[in-house]
Amino acid sequence: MSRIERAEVLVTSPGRNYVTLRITTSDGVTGLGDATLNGRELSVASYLRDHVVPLLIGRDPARIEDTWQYLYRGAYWRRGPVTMTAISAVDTALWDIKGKVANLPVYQLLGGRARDGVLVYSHASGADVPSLLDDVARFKELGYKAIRAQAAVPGIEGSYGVRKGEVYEPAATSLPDEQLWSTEAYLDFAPGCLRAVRDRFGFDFHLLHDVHHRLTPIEAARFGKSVEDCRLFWMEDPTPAENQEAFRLIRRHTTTPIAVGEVFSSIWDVQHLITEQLIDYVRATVVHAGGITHLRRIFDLASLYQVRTGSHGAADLSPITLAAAVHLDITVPNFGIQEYMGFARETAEVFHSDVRFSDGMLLPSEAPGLGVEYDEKAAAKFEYQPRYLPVARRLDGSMHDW
Ligand code: CS2
Ligand code: MG
Repeated sequence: MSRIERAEVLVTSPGRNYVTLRITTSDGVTGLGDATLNGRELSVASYLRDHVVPLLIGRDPARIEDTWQYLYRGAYWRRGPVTMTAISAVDTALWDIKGKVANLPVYQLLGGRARDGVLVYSHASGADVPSLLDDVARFKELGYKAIRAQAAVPGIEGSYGVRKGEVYEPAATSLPDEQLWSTEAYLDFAPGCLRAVRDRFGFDFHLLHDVHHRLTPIEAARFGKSVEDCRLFWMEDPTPAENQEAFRLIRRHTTTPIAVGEVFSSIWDVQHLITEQLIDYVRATVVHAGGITHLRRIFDLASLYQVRTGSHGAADLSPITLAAAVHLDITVPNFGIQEYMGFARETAEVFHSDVRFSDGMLLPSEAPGLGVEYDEKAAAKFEYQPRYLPVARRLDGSMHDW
């Protein structure tokens, strides 16, 4: 019987930091899993190296569910982003191996296509409204049918979501960048900015917006109400979600759809949001919410309550996560949309993936497994760089949610 012979933790920084788990079986089959947790990368690398790899050696690689349960229940200390990212990496690598052994792309193992392609949205942004409009025009020209729009709030240095280089990258400094936040300035500016996008381009594409956990429930309710005429596909993370009940208040006031979940690590983080129908889209991902095995469970629960999927897909989730997400997205009945930001050029030198963009959609690889290869020689050129996400302070100097 095939056994897990080796499991290696690979850290590289092609454009940004990525942590990868590579599992090799006694038959010489390899599988890849993403283990990247932005700004806390080495904690997952250590969790895997020091506490998980010794448990994997000698196990049957085919027993994915059993290995998942072993790592989740066996740790005793459950959940949390570090633990769940580590479990995700193992789970994703084992699905990759299962696909290669079966000689089938992973989406075939998950039940096959439930749709022709995976609708994606990308990020338009600008330092002001006119440059945001130019950026939206560019994404429309590239064929995107769904576009997220963010612009710098006047007077607020370092507003969330505004791209500086080729790819949006918030974790750019060796210590956290200190950014400003003013709820008043944001609420005065953002609705008009989204309206300007609709005024210029009309309604024949989906428009999205990320609030990035910045508002209280009643402020979020006001924001949602004030942009109803823009017919957003969703407003994302309107308020922090530790208190799931908070979303009931937002819901009472607005029909703007709500998306939440990029920071969630398990089904328990989203249980009430789903079963009480307090959200419309769940944004949990393969890499941070327990791999394909656990994310599918979350999506199935969501489907019972007409909540659709909308997985996180920022550039700090590696091309392995994107490939795994597309395999899963194409099979789930309650798929909504997939975030797709693209990657820095150097990233593609290390991760060779044939996920394809065509006509506003992503298409999965037809290669056995996930269809991603890791180029170790290229990876060696890009040494790990300590990088932190920014923090946010209100105008009076007190801390706010970034
Ligand atoms: C985000 C991310 O993609 C999104 O919607 O909110 O850009 C998020 O800030 C980063 O992934 C954090 O690492
Ligand atoms: Mg977000």
